Amino acid sequence: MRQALFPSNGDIIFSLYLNNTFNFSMKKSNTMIRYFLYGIIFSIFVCCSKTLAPGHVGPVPSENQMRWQEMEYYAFVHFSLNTYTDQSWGYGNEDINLFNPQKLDCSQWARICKEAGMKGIILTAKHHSGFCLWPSRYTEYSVKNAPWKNGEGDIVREMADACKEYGLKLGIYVSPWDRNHPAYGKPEYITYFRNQIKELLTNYGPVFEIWFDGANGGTGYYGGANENRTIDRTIYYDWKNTYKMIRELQPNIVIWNDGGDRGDLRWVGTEAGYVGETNWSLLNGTGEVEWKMLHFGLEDGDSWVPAEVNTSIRPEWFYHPSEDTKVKTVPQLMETYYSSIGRNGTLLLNFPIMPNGLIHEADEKAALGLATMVRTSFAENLAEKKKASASNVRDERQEFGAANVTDNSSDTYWATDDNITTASLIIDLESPMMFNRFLVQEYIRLGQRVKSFKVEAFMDGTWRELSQGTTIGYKRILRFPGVKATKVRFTITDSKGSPLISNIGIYNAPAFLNAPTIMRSQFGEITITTNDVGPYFYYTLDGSEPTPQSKKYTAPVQSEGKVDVKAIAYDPASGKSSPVAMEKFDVYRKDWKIVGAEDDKAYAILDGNTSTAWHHQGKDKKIPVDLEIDLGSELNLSGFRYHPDQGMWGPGIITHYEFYVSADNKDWKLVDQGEFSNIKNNPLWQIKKFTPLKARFIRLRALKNAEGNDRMGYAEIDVITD
Ligand code: FUL
Repeated sequence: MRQALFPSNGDIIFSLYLNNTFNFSMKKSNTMIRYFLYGIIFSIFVCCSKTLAPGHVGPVPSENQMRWQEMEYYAFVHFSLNTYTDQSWGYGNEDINLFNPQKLDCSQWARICKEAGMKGIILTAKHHSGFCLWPSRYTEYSVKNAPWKNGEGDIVREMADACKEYGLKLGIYVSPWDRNHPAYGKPEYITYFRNQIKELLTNYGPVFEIWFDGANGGTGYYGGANENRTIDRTIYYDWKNTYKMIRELQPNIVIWNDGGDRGDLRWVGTEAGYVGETNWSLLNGTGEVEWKMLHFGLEDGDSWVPAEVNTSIRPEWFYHPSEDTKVKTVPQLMETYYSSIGRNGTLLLNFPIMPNGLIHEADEKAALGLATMVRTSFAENLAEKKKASASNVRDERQEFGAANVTDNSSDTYWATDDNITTASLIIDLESPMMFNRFLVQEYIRLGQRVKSFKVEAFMDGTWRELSQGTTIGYKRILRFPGVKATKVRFTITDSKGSPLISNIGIYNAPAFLNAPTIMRSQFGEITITTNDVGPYFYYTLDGSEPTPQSKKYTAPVQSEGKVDVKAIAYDPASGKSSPVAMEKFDVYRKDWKIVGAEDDKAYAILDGNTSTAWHHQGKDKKIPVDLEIDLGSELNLSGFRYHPDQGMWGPGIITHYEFYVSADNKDWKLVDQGEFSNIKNNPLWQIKKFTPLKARFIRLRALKNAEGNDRMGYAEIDVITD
């Protein structure tokens, strides 16, 4: 962990000044006069030069962190053996013979990333299953023993070559947790782990980022031991020495680590694609990091540890065919853009690779759609080269003047005098202009400073507030309803030190409609809603594409049994439609009874709304905890779905389960068991399939939750029928 703390230029000059001026009294009188004159000259020099550059405030980014921050947007690709088993986390015993992508083409991945405006790709060289996408010398569990290219293939090599071809940077994800390796949990594994890192950082050219996942330890195959192995992630990996090796091998790398040491970058505490609106690029170098700190950073943190927002273009990280209709829409991705890059973070967007070795066309379309939307939203900076005037300019020197924020250069900045922590700057748009976005950047090389600010527009002879924000950092984008104005005033209302602003942008981004939300209650009532103001909805119930000629939604629609609902929002004034929202509902749940439910609160788990949840404890407060439901009639069951509490790291998230069914509520049959992988960080629908059979009663037995207690939480429970 580097704490890039160094004295400011001002400090150095001032101490030289003291040495020179106070020593002169010791000299003889003639030399005293000479020195006195020197002193005056030096004082004049100091007075002028003290303003040359402001000093830093707090920690500052290293060159590597700076280079990384300027990349802004880059890709993740998740591909492994579990792509072939429809799993989120491989257990470590998956059959190597399954790995045989027929059309693997890293150039396709790189082309899409390039066209999407990304600057690099981080590849899952080894995920938790331990399977290696490169022919590692240190394990047999790699591509070298897979049928793909008769064991002659190397995906890391192909990825590195494709990155080079498309001018992208290469990043490596290598999971510390290895569910295949026999020595995982023992000291020998660390040597193995380091050897693998060495291979990856030596043989494939420059690597811009290395990613150490936070999931560490638990059940696994472990060379056949099939057991639970826990480690203390803060000490087991001896990160200090591992980092030393990494930095020697790749001096320009940045280290992402959620596994016990802070590294150069931080996780933001969620995989849903957003960081706090207040986002300090600071943390403390040592000590506990609570969720709050990950999400918002720490105003007075002693180290520069900026935020990287990682999320997938689909709900899950690996490819699951059931998610082909769940690819995020352009408006959803745009929201992610504003909530990551627009909030002083970088965006790491994941593509799950299909079993054939390609990115799905729906994912490509969504990523390119986002790129187009970003390009059109920020096509014309109305502030560029416009006249700007500030309430205070550092020593009134032009080189720190307000014009630096509109000069399209990230090397120049507007600076105020050192004692200033509130200041404002007006940009004259010259004629009335329409706009709805405000972008601002601090000159972070000298530290992150601004604590709060507001934006106003001069309209009809008065200043009206458009929006306000807290931190700025590398980049902050504010959104507000479109206005027409001649002048924009940006006011810093509080700052840790004198503010340094390198860039301001004013844009008029095109409006778009979000896909609506479709829900169905326990009693079959379908509702369609949106947060957008005013659009109409059109829908179909048979899976066909909705258009403004389809049925218009005016009130909740009653449905029975299985339905395939699709809906759009439509704005007649602009003629614009939203992307299509899709939901498939299985059997009707109106006769379902939650066994032992004391009141109606329990029925929150059947209300079709994933933001309402119910929690309960087992009999005698003991684990396991059973949830039993009478389905009201016998059904042909082939699976179940569980949605955990959506609250951030919500309580009672079940991680390990057994699922039983019964025809008569007496004889129960175990039909499925296992883990809900990665459910804490990514609390989504968990879909489990089993061999179809008839039953009327179901029991979800919770063996363990994420907190290790006996209180289980459920947002929704559903079954899958044939
Ligand atoms: C998580 C992992 O457990 C997921 O499988 C995925 O790799 C994601 C990026 O990080 O913590």
